[in-house]
Formats: sequence, C-alpha cells, structure tokens
Amino acid sequence: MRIPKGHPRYHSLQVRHRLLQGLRDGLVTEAGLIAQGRGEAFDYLLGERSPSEARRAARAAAALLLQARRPVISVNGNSAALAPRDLARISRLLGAPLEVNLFYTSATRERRIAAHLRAHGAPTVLLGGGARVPGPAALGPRARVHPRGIAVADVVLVPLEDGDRTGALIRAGKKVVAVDLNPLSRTARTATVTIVDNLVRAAPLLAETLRGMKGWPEERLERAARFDNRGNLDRVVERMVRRWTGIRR
Ligand code: PTJ
Repeated sequence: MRIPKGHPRYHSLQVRHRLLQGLRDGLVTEAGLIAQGRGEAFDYLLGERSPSEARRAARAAAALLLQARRPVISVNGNSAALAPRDLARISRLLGAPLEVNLFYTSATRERRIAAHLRAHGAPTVLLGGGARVPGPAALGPRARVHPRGIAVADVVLVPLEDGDRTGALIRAGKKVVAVDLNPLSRTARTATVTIVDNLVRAAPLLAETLRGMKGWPEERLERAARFDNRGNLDRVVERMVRRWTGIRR
C-alpha cells in the first residue's frame, strides 16, 4: 500500500509496513506486530520524536559500550526488520558481534535474520549457541546464548528485550543497554541504561553518538558513563504525562 507523504502518521505507518514486510519475509513473528503496537502508543506520547532524555541515555550507553571489553548486540525479529543497517553500523563501530537471540525460538527464523543482517553490512553474526544465562526456569530456551557472544559479554545492547532476560543478564553480572519505548517496562527499569525511544530513531542516534565519542580518553568515558537510569526514566514518564494532559485540553 502506498502511504501519501502528507499523511500525519506517515513515518509511523511506514515503520508498520516495514514490520509487515518482515513478517512476510519470515523475520518477524505475529506477536512482533503486537509488540510494535504497544510501542506505538508510547511513541505517540513522545510526539514521535527523540526526547532529550533519549539523547542523554544514548551518551551514557555509548560510553558504556566503548569502555566494554566484550560488547555484544542482541538482535530479535523486530529489531532486524526495523534497523538492520544501523545495528550493523553499531557492530562495526564497536567491533562487536551481533547475536540473534529470539523470544520465540526458531532455527529457521534465526538463519533468515542472520542472512538479512549480513546483507545489510553486519560483519559477524552469531546464532544461538550452546551456553545458557543463569535465570529462572521460566526462561526455558530463551536462556540459550552463544558461548563466544552474550555468554562472555560484559556489556549487552538489547533493543526490545523482555524483562526476564534483561533481569537474567543483570544477575549474571553484565551491564545492559536497552532500547524500549515503554519507560515503565521491567526491561526499562532493570537495565543499566535505557534509551526510551523508537528503535528506528534510537539506532541511528546511538550509532552517531558512538562515532562522535570514539577515541575519547578513558576518564572522559568514565564520567559520561555515570548515569541515573531511574531518574532519567522518571523524567520521560513526566514528559509523557504532560503531553497526555496537554492532548486532553
Ligand atoms: O523476534 P522474537 O521472537 O525475539 O520476538 C520479539 C518480540 C518483540 C515479539 C518479543 O521480544 C516480545 O514479545 O517483546 P515484548 O515483551 O512485547 O516487549 C516489547 C517491548 O518493546 C515493549 O515494551 C514495547 O513497548 C517495546 N517496543 C515495541 N516496538 C518498539 C519498542 N521499543 C522501541 N522501538 C520500537 N519500535
């Protein structure tokens, strides 16, 4: 379907269609469309723009990732469909592998996602392997991680992650950078740094921030990595509430 450029929801509808294409190409699950719908509701309350809190979080996230000894980028169906080029760019900037790590595990979908990421310039893509992150039994096959990827990572970037796995990564002693439009989600509140923004904006924002900070001395990165995640999330919630109240008037 062609969306007229002047449509007030033009960008949002385009993103929807990118996910629908992802579903047809076997990258995205049906539940992925529902997850996007939940995200859209929060994006509406952001005015579909990156708020200053997302920029501040992206700076702290970039500092953490640049300081990391073994950073890894976890990719699921939605993130592969929404931001493959930017995730590949982040991977190249950091020299960090992308690891396909699915909520709804499927070997076929893993392979398709890996091929899609490679076609968009990802140098190294790891597929779910033989290691496990320790966590609640309910994690089941979602605990599976690659022995040379998330299993040994010190900082993990998780766009659109579920709360159980974020909690498991934190308990395993890793730092987690999350991208989540919902500032109230367990992922957002458990992660070390949460960028509350749409992944289609957050991924290029993070890539640009990384490019600008690459080569900073260690002490400067150390200072930039100090971050009050809960305080930043509270400010985003207040921003959304203000917008909600404003819309009603
Ligand atoms: O490909 P799979 O099998 O790994 O499955 C991926 C999904 C996303 C279906 C799975 O991880 C899932 O069910 O996720 P949840 O628990 O619904 O969480 C998705 C979170 O991402 C929610 O808090 C949404 O608000 C948020 N979200 C959705 N779309 C976006 C988003 N955040 C940023 N950008 C988006 N475009």
